[in-house]
Amino acid sequence: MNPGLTQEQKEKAFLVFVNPDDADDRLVEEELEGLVEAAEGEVAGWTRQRIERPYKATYLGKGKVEEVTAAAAELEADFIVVDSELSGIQIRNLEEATERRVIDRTSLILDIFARRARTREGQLQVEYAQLNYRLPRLMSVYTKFERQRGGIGMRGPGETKLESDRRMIQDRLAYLKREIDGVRRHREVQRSGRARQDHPSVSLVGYTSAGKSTLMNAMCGTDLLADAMPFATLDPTTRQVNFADGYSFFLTDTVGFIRQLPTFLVAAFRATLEEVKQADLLLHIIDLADPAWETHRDTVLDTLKQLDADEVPRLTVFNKIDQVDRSKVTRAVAEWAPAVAVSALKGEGLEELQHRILEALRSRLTRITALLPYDQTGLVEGCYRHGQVKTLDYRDDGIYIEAELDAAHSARVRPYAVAEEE
Ligand SMILES: Nc1nc2c(ncn2[C@@H]2O[C@H](COP(=O)(O)OP(=O)(O)OP(=O)(O)O)[C@@H](O)[C@H]2O)c(=O)[nH]1
Ligand SMILES: [Mg+2]
Repeated sequence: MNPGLTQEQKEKAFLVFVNPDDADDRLVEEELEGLVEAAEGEVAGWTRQRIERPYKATYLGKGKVEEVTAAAAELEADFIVVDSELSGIQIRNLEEATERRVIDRTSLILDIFARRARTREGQLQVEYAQLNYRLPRLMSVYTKFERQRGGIGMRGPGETKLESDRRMIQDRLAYLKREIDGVRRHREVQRSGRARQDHPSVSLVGYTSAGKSTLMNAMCGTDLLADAMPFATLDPTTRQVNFADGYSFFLTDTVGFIRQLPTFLVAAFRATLEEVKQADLLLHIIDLADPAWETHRDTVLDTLKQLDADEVPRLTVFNKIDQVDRSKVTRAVAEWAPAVAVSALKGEGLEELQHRILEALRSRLTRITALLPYDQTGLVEGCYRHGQVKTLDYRDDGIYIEAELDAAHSARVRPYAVAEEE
């Protein structure tokens, strides 16, 4: 997807990789390049330093800073991205040394989020996260300045500016927090509205670009943006999925996860991700065609833990099987049960997936036998929508029904419960 910037307009990035393990090199390189592209930048060049213990002042070693400075100048890079988290001091020192804008991985991700957020809730959350991230960095930049000026007669504009900047940011954060809380309350109402119809909810989770939105489109006929770039989806979408027999559930597409997604950023999206925590079932979408799928899977499982969602029942969905050997698919499915293999793009395996979703949701149903009076035919209909009808018999004394029902509907039917017939 080219958002319309010509090659000359795109800012050029010089990348610095710092991963300690060379086994991760390819994954790390491809991922950061993808992030730069998603921020509408272009990669001019890169270097790497395997850092055990980052330098406090510049993160990178002295020789590396000189190398980066020379290379970035030579390649006419507009900015430098360090694939890690930097302190305010480190950013300032690196900017002074290289005479270029320096950003870290988190700021890059925040930038993409800011570009992609479409809903008001998403925009508020991103701004809140950005300011929260900047506040301590802004202050540490001023700290040295303050110390230099410290002492009698040295109270000057530097400190005043810090104070006012800090106050402005804090006011804005407080305002954003209030707004987010407001939107969140509204969401709660919407969610409980859905809960009142008491259909189960299923959430799509997974690493960014795993194919969550493509799968949602295939299952619900939606037209959500699906794109190879990271973080195509930021705002959640929910649709009702109906099965032929009338049973239905709500399916929600969510923001993708990524390695080193800072905890505070995950926390910023908590409201959105509440959907995930409250779901009856999670579909964990894995891009089996990605050589790093196992690492990505672990990242997703860790993130779910951070969200307190690791206890929610989960069905693993291996996607993009159109690009993978049959034997690899068979092995993965066997090893990660309960699992299903699909190609969201080609529409392969979707019937099996729906069947397995139903099975997973219905494993939570309870069996009930009842004799319903003829003035309660509405309850019969409900038995189809909220579960599975095993036996139905119209008799003189009422409608005899054996069914497996979800908790809400079985509560309605229970007053008419009778013993099951042999
Ligand atoms: N070959 C193949 N490509 C697929 C399949 N499913 C999705 N894709 C492609 O993978 C890319 C990412 O798909 P998305 O649906 O945007 O992935 P996502 O998980 O929603 O990603 P984010 O919203 O960015 O987290 C797109 O280019 C899709 O066309 C599949 O089954 N086979
Ligand atoms: Mg998506």
